[in-house]
Amino acid sequence: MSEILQTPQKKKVLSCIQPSGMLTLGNYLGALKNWCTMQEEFDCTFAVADLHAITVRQDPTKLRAQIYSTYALLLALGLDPQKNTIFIQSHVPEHACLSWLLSCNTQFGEMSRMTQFKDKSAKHANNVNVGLFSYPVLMAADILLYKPDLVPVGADQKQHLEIARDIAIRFNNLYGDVFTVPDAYIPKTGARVMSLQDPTKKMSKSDENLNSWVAILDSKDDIIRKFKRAVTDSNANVHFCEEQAGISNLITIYSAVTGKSVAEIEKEFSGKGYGEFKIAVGESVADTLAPIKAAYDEIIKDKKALEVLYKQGAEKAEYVARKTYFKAMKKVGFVL
Ligand code: ATP
Ligand code: LTN
Repeated sequence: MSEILQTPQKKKVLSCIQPSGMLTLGNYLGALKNWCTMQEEFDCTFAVADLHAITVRQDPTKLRAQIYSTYALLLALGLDPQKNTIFIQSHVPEHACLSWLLSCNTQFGEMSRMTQFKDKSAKHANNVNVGLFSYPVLMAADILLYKPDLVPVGADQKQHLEIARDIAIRFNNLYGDVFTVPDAYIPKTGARVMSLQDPTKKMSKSDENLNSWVAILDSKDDIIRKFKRAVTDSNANVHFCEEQAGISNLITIYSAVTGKSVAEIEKEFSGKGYGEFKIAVGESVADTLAPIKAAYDEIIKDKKALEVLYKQGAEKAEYVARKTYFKAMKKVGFVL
């Protein structure tokens, strides 16, 4: 009997990033760097989560520019639009549609426990909108439409991913098998890059203190200046520990960009001052980001070429999303 040779199916990966400002070193080390390595091994879908961005007030002109720029940056990182599906979330209406079905199967109580909602509603006290509250349901829809096995995210998104899993399990139990229950994929180093000005808070592109974050597209001078100004303690001892949150954050960053272990870094800088260490961190970060910035500067010049790619991406994404969405609709009892 002839043997049928079957190529094993690649595992599926899905992740998204918000175009809510300049993407930071935190986004890069916590998420985007992983996307690049994963595209070699997995069947990947990546999106610019523009619907998520309007949970906080956005200026329309700036938002449009940020969506373009975020899409271009994904390409500049080396993500291949032919090999992967790379699209803009709002171009695939099934995200918002599935989000409604899921909302009606999600409890108010479980949403109320989300720490990001608590943080963001405190920060934007004059605009605590319903979208900000139910945002994890839209995120669950983003994920579940594509039936991924793995979702690469930074540590701050772990709670949202757990909710997406809970929603999927509950829906499947109620209506029959529709969704795959995905696993989080959180990097070992760089999963939580902290603010350079307050190392107890995560580095965030929406932080108004511009010295607190490094943008992927910052110039070398700006990057080094921001690291020189990074808040550290007065111990002057390059040592990783809980009490030295500022210097530990810099060690994490240096480790993530150089691949050196914490012990190697402590040895390399033993007896040296913080000043020297901060410059070394700044330079290695700038060297890591420089080729991305150079590629970005080229890609962003050609809006027409970008448009072709994001439209193709949306078509590919919608083909998959529509199937899952209609299956969910049918199971819930809608007439198709
Ligand atoms: P905002 O700062 O506007 O709240 P954000 O940067 O937290 O936005 P996204 O742009 O959607 O949110 O994040 C994209 C990815 O980057 C997510 O996987 C998130 O976990 C990761 N990420 C964001 N900030 C950090 C950080 N400081 N350290 C590590 N990973 C991060
Ligand atoms: N909520 C995420 C961005 C995001 C996402 C997703 C991540 C939106 N949809 C789906 C992974 C999968 C954030 O704010 N970092």
